[in-house]
Amino acid sequence: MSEPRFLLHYAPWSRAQRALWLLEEARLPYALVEHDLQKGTHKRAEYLGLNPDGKVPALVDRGPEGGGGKWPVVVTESAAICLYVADLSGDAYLAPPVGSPDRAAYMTWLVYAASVLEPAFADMVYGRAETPRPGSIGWPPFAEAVERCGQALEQRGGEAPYLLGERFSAADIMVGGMLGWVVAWNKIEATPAIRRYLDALNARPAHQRAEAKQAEIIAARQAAAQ
Ligand SMILES: N[C@@H](CCC(=O)N[C@@H](CS)C(=O)NCC(=O)O)C(=O)O
Repeated sequence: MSEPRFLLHYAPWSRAQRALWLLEEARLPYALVEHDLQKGTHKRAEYLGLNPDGKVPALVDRGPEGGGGKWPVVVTESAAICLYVADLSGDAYLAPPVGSPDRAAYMTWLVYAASVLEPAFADMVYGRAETPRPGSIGWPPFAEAVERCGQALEQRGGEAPYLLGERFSAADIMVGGMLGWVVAWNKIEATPAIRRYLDALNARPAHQRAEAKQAEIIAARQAAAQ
């Protein structure tokens, strides 16, 4: 195949960084389509055809060699991209096999990042015009949600660094990616368990490659702007 199978619609300093990290972990062939959120390339008709929400990331899968038929396909939403790529990651083992016990924590944490941490964080930062009716909101306050993550890591006694224990998974990309930003932006203070977790994630070569790519793109933009 002359072109890589995956095309990631990406912008630096965005949620697309998790998808870049994911593809580096998965060791699958990919290319980046860079967007500039300031210039609004993600609102152009061509991109809205892929993701009508006009947000990054979006992942195009051209399909396996000789796929034809319904390929290419598009996956939007960071959590869906994680699930999709992890299932194809083979030896990189980003998803525990269907039917294995680790699958329970894997699915829980991956979805928790998108459906609890994300909206709870938005509530914390932007607040609400109205106080919600008790019990009507599907997530606890952000601090409590983070505490739950910290407790899960604490239960590992500091010995096993990841949410599933010794094994890293795509759930760590979703949860750890988010915790990494909020700690870096001083929105929460990292407990020792969360600090240990972030240190373990930051030490991963794939994470470092993704960060280096982001830095390269930012530097190229800054140079072009001068
Ligand atoms: N629910 C989406 C959110 C994606 C998202 O909010 N992306 C932001 C960047 S962090 C974006 O594209 N913002 C540009 C805009 O809305 O104009 C996901 O998790 O992938």
